[in-house]
Amino acid sequence: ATTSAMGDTVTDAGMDAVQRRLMFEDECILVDENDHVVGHDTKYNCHLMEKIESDNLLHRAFSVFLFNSKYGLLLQQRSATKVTFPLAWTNTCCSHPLYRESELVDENALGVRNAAQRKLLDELGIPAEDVPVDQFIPLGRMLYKAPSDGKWGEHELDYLLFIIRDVNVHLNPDEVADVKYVNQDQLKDLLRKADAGEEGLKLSPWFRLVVENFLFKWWDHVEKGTLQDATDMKTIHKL
Ligand code: DMA
Ligand code: MN
Repeated sequence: ATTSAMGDTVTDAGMDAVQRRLMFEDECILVDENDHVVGHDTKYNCHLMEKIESDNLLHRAFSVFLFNSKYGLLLQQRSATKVTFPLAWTNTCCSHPLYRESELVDENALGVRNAAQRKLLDELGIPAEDVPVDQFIPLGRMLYKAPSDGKWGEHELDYLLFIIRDVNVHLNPDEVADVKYVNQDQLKDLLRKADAGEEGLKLSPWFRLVVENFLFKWWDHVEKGTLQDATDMKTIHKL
């Protein structure tokens, strides 16, 4: 099949209309492996596995981990209409800073924090005043590649952002099927169930990578109030 400027209309026929619109409206930031901006491209092209491989496309992303004051972590289940990883359970909110001035600011990852605030409202209905940009704590950056179903996948340089706030949530059904707060033991139980294939439970690949490499150690810092000691924004972890 051929891919026109508007995408492959034949094989994309089953794509949800809202998700399809975002595939062309959202202009992602292309970076090199050192996280230097090298250009921009549509969300559509950035998530086509064939394009990722042929043009070595890597884009900037973020993953928010929101904890309430009891140190429960808010998880979301992606909606059934997401193009990549539908119905997978994952961290609070993920998306991409867009190629626009407010989301390109590199100082203290301000652009990424602005994007995180935008998407927490869009996906989970969390008002901006509940998640002030200066409350996000960037913990680190990781680079990973993960195919989804069929022709779609991820190749991202992902900023890992923590925030500890009690928030009001109002789900956007185009994005999110379900949410729940978990403590460390409940998350371990969820991982066990997903590994055993119980209840059709699926986890997103990037959430798994964070869980396996960083999460519980950082969560302990959340509980002890020592999160600042854990941040390392110099290293880019290649996973
Ligand atoms: C993309 O998330 C970002 C990561 C870290 C996987 P997403 O697929 O939920 O993006 P969007 O909400 O913009 O579709
Ligand atoms: Mn992506």
